[in-house]
Amino acid sequence: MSELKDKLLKGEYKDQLEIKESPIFALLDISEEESKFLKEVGLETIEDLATKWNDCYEKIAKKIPKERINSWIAASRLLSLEETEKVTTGAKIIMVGIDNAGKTSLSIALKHRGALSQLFQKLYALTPTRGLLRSKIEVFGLDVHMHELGGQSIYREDYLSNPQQYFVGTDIIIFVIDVQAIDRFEESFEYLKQITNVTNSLQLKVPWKIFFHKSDPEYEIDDKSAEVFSSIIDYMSKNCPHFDPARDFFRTSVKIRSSILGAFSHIFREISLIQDGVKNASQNIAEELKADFFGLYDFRSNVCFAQYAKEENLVDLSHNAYYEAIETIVNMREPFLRIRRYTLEDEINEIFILRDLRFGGDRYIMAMLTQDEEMSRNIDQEAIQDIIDEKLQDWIEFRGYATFPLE
Ligand SMILES: Nc1nc2c(ncn2[C@@H]2O[C@H](COP(=O)(O)OP(=O)(O)O)[C@@H](O)[C@H]2O)c(=O)[nH]1
Ligand SMILES: [Mg+2]
Repeated sequence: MSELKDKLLKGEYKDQLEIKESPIFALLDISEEESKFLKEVGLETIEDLATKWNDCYEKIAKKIPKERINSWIAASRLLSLEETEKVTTGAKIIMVGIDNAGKTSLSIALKHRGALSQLFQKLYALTPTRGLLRSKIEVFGLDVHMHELGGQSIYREDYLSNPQQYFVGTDIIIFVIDVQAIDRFEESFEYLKQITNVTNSLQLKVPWKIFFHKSDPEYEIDDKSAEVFSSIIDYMSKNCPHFDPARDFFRTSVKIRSSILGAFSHIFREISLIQDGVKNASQNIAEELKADFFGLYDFRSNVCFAQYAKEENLVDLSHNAYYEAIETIVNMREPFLRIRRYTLEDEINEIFILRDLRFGGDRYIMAMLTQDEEMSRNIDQEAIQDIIDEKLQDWIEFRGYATFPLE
């Protein structure tokens, strides 16, 4: 990590441990006085700053401009990242799985804004991906490079014999399994084992996600399949240190749009270095708006970047309502307001409100669910924009540092 050290530090350092234990003053762009002040609030070393900044951010911000603090935090976090986790100019996601698992369909479905019937027409026409298929999407200003590894066996051998070329520098690997292709489970599982062996032998500490795809609403998973799936999850938690069996698998189907949006949004938030801050900010916004759910969707990618939900079941409700709403407004240029009412458990009325917003020239859609009639009637475009600007602005700026371009 020599270039990184040169860009961020004043002096010469032996190794990462030495860097982490160095005083914050070692950072290139910080004065003695500033670092003294950080020490007073309890941040002494670069590692302190990388891990404990959140506890005293507000206190520091009273004295030092946030852009400066943010750049130090980003620098210290980058210096503390493991070699293999280092951030480049964006994020790289690999989607892998045998042919026909639904990899291409997943990324098409995520971005599709029209009616479901139109989506199905697109998907019927798909042919198997040959070799590597790259696409770039921008999520909240971060470039996310998606690499689909075509799943036919001739290609699989290439990935396994030249793994560095495909897997190094990856932020997340998504393995896609077609839950309906019972006669191909064995082949699929075998392939998964081969790839995890390869990434383990390269010592890549990359987080894995498993998509149990084609979990259509009308499709019933039989006991035998369920057994295979739990053995896959078992295998992953034993063999991949970053795999959390409680959190890192998703049931997805192109017929349930919230399933795909939910899974990818979760993943994108995880990739971002600023997820903790964004999460807290989202909760603050929700409280101010008296909302049970608040979400900020990136209009181009449909990913929900900032999200807070009082109850887990409101997430799917909102994601589905979002897709349903934007189906009809794709070509609208003016800001729009959409309000719908949902009744939950026969008594709770949630009012769904959608608003068009802009940040730094990009278009976002805010969605919220509230039970507050008065709020929903009087909610004002400018007030929403102001609240979101106020709470999220720092994070939007910080995002630029968090991705820290390394030429
Ligand atoms: N029933 C069902 N079919 C799907 C779903 N997702 C994709 N497919 C179909 O699966 C087939 C293979 O999809 P594709 O994305 O090309 O798979 P890939 O080879 O992994 O890229 C296509 O015919 C899709 O229409 C799903 O969620 N449910
Ligand atoms: Mg494909």
